[in-house]
Amino acid sequence: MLNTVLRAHKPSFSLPVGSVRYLETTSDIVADLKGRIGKLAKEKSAMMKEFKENKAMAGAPIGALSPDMVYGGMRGIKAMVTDTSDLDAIEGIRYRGISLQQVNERLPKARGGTCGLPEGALWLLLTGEIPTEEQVKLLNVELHRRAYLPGNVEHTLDKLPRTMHPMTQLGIGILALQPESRFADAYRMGKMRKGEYWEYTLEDSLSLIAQIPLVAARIYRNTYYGGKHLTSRPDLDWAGNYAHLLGVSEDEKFKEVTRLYLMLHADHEGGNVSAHATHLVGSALSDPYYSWTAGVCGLAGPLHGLANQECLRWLEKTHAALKGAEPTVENITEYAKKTLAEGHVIPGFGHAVLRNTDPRYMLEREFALKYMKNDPLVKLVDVCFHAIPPVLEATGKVKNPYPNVDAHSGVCMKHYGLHQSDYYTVVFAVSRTLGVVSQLVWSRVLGMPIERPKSVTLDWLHSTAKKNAT
Ligand code: CMX
Repeated sequence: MLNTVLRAHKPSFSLPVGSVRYLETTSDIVADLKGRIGKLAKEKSAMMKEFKENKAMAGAPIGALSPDMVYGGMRGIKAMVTDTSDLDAIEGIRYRGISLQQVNERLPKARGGTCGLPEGALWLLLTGEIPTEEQVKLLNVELHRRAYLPGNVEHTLDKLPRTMHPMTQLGIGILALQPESRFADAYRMGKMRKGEYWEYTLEDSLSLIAQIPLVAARIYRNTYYGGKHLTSRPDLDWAGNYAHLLGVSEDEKFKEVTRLYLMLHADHEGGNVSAHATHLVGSALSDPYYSWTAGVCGLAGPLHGLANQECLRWLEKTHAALKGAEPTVENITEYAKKTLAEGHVIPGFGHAVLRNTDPRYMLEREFALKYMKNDPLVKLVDVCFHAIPPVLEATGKVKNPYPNVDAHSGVCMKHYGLHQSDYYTVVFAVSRTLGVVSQLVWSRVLGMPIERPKSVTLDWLHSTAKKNAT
C-alpha cells in the first residue's frame, strides 16, 4: 500500500558532517492527507478571496484598540488568524471547533487504551476531520519511516554538556536538523512555486514530527541515563514509542498517560508565546525547523512552558513542608498565602485567556484519580484544586484563580518514574510540535504574508491617549 522511497539526496550546497537523507514521498497516506487539506483549503481560500475582492468587508472594524492593550502584552487584540484551534475562555481549547473532551472520546485509541492518540489530533488539526483507525495506523507507518536522525545530529546531541538544560539541548537538536528541510532546499534551488509552499511545509512538518521523539528521548537518555539509548519499536504508535524510548517504566499506563499528555498539549490557538513565535518566524518563510526552534525558546520561559517544571517543584516543596502531615484545605491555604507573601506566583494556576479550570487539567485529573489516587502528590494536587482558587481570588487581581494543565502534568509523569522536572518542558514541546507545524502548513495554504506590526514610541502612545481621552 505504501510506496515510500528513501533515496540519497544530492543537494547543490555544502552539507554539514553526517549523512543527510531526504524522503521522497508518494505514500498513499500522505496523498490522502494532502487531498483532505486541499479540500478544506478550497473552502477557506474562498473566504480569503472574498476579503481580497470586497474592500468594505476587508476594512470592516472588528474591535477597538486602546493603549492598555498595546502596553499590556497585546491582550485582547484580534490580530492573527489561526484555524487549527480556538481557545474559549470558559470551555477551554477546541481543536477545529471540537471540545477537548469530545476530541479525546472520538479519536482512535491504542489497543486497550482509553486516550485519544495525538497523531489523530494532528490529522484533525490539519484537515478538520476525525481520522479513521486505518488512517492513524498508516500515518504511524509513515512517521516510523521518517524517524531517523542523521549521524551529525546524534553526534551534536551526544557532545552537549549533561548540565545544559534539556530545553537548550532541544533547541540545538531541532536546529541541527534544519539542513534536512525540503522547503529550504527547494526555495534555495528556485524549484518551488508559491502554491506549492504548503506541501513542502507539510513534508518538513511530518519529518520533524517523526524526528522529535528521537531527539527528545536522546536528550533524556544522555542527560539522565549516561547515554544508554533504546531503539524504536515500529509496532508502537507515535506517543507510545516515545514513552518506550524514554525507558522509565514498563507499565503500559505510562504509555497511555504519555498519549494523553501529548494529545492534550498539541495546540492552544495562535497567540501563546511559542505558537506566535513559530508563526512569526515562519512568516519570513523560514522553514519549520527554524520556526519551531524559535517557538521552543519561547516555550522555555517560566511563565509559559517551563511552568510545569516549576509546578512540580512547588508541589514537592509543599509536600516536604508538610513534614508527613496529610494535606488539608487549611494547611495548603496557609502555604499558598506564604508563597504569595514571599512574592512568588503559584505555578499551575491562572491563565492569560482562560477564565475557568483548564479542561486539560480535568482530563489529567480524571486519569490520575482513576489510576494513581493513592500517590501522595496526587492527593496534594487534589487538595490544591480546592484550596488555592479562594486564596488567589482574595488577592483581587488574579483574573483566573483556577488551575491550568501544568498543575497536574508533572505529578502524572513522576508517578511512573519520569521525575526529572527539568525535562518536563521537553515533553510539552514534543506534543506542541503537532500544533505549531499544523499552523505553519495552514499559514502557507492561506498565503499569509510576513508579519510586520507597527510599533509606537511611549511618547506617541502617551500623547495620543491624552488627546483622545474623553
Ligand atoms: N499566582 C500569583 N499571582 C498570580 C497568578 C498566580 N498563579 N496568576 C496571576 N497572578 C497575578 C499576576 O502576576 C498579576 O500580578 P501583577 O498585576 O502584580 O503583575 C495579576 O495576578 C494579574 O494577572 P492576570 O491578568 O490574571 O494573568 P496574566 O495574563 O498576567 O498572566 C499567567 C497569566 C499564566 C502568566 C499567570 O497566571 C501566572 O503567572 N501563573 C503562574 C504560572 C503558570 O501557571 N503558567 C502556565 C500558564 C499556562 C501556559 O501558558 O502554558
